[in-house]
Amino acid sequence: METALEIIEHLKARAREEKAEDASHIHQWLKDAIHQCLVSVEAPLKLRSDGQTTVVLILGVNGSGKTTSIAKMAHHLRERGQEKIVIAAGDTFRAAAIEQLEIWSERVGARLIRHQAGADPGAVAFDATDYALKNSQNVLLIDTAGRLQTKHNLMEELKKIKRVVEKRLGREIDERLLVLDATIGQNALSQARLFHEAVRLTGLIVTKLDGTAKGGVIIPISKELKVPVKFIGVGESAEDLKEFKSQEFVEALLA
Ligand SMILES: Nc1nc2c(ncn2[C@@H]2O[C@H](COP(=O)(O)OP(=O)(O)O)[C@@H](O)[C@H]2O)c(=O)[nH]1
Ligand SMILES: [Mg+2]
Repeated sequence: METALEIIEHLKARAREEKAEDASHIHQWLKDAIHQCLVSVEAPLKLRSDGQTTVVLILGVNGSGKTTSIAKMAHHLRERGQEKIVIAAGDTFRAAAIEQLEIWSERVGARLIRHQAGADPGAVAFDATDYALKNSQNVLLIDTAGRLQTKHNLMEELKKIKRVVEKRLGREIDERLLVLDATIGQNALSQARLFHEAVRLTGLIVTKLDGTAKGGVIIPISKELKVPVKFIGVGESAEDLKEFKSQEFVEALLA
């Protein structure tokens, strides 16, 4: 609502400025206004250039598309010359979650570090970080659980994973990316606030934009949190990940 009102005010002001006599320019101005909101949050994944492992922590509620996005990112990165990719099976809550990641890792040619179901996710993340450093991996992708019923516990668990990994690294995790399901609408904003408060996000991945959802909620999220959108998910297979381009996004939103 707030964002919509701001955009309307912006359009009114522009109509006055340009002394518009009919509505023929409104569509283009609306595109311009939304593009202006989003161009500042268009930023690619930051890969380290110092030869050290780029470490990426993937966060989000159950079903948002974390595990699939990890597989897609591994595929995307390997295609761009990041040969050595290791994945941490940090969602230890269900055995099926580990198996799902095992299948994906094999498919996309990444090394998986896993423990048994029920294990401490911090320990998995530590082992994966240790492996990545000792074996000069290009990128480490850390999967996590997303049971939001236990909001407090989940956030504490995520903070612990972050602490453990950063201690082993001796520096901050490079990217802390929240995966958001575009089909959940306004809920995405409250989720983003919650995760941002816990781990200070460095980016978003917006999934399921291949369906009817257009993902307009990223406009208020980017205005409020100023967190870049790194990727969008447009399907269920490994190739279905695209870098976020604000211009393309606006065209699709208003098509
Ligand atoms: N259509 C579509 N489905 C997706 C996309 N990303 C993930 N999914 C599906 O959403 C479901 C949940 O994904 P998953 O990665 O297991 O979510 P997680 O619980 O966050 O790890 C799976 O059925 C995925 O295939 C996407 O971009 N488009
Ligand atoms: Mg998962």
